[in-house]
Amino acid sequence: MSSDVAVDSRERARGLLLGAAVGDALGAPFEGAVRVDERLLASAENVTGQLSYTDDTALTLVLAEHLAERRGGEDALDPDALAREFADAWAAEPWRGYGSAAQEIFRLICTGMDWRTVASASFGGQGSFGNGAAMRVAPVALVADDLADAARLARRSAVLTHAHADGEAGAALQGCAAYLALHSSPGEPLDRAAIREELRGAGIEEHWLAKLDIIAEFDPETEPERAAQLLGHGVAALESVPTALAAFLINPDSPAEVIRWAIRAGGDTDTIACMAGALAGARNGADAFPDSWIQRLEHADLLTECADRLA
Ligand code: AR6
Ligand code: MG
Repeated sequence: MSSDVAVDSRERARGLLLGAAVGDALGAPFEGAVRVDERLLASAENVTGQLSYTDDTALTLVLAEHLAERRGGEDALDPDALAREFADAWAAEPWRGYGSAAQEIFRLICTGMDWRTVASASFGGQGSFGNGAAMRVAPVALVADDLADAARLARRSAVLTHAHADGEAGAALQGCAAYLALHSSPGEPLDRAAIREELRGAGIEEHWLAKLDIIAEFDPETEPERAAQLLGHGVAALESVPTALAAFLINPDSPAEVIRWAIRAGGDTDTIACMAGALAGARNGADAFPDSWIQRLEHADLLTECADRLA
């Protein structure tokens, strides 16, 4: 560990963004797989050529840029501007793999409609409970004053597209987890019971905390397939955000292992590994990921530069 606090926080900010992106990019080829074979994953890690990211990272970068731009201002986040920036990112690169409802929401925002109307009308007025708000939310941890602020910012960024309570809660949990990871000490064990209580204090709902009770029983030997059976690995926030948190909590000091375990959980592999990678990077810094991953990562320079502005 460096004794220079400024360098340390920069490393962690870089780790949070690069970890999210590299998890997304490594997980993307396995999206939808019920089982991910360890040998197949190892060979995918070693292919030469660029590691390309998906919508998860594209929107994470939009949020990170938004927060960096407004750093030091009166309000960390401008919902109307941010909704437009998300929609513009979709319009510029609609091929990144966006969710079906998300695409329609962004298309309507691009026509000038208000996000409030559009987001709450999706899924017959239920709103989306997908993990799309959680997958992009980790950067809020870099500007939040405390855990409650991380939850508040996460929810404010979520409702622009995810009007269902679980879409919003998933973002709050991931935003809080990123904050706790960022302020944890590498090498020091994470107390899962204490984390549960902190999350409760930050307003995380009871049916989400119940997932923490399942994770409390996991140990480093817990197979990701088993965790996926117990927690889920689907595109719903409630079936993927806790799985990503589990990947981090059972192996918090080995970022590469966190990402491998998250991908091996199967299902929505890019998003689960993106969220888990953000947590592992926030705790351990970007240098803790294999060089070969970061060197091949698409737009690693942009992500690094944005992290430095936020640190
Ligand atoms: N009722 C039924 N199904 C739902 C509901 C609902 N209220 N909400 C979500 N779904 P979406 P996202 C299902 O489109 O959250 C990319 O691949 C439905 O099947 O709001 O941004 C990323 O990598 C819907 O298509 O987008 C992530 O994996 C799906 O959830 C994911 O998409 C996604 O919801 C992020 O998706
Ligand atoms: Mg996905």
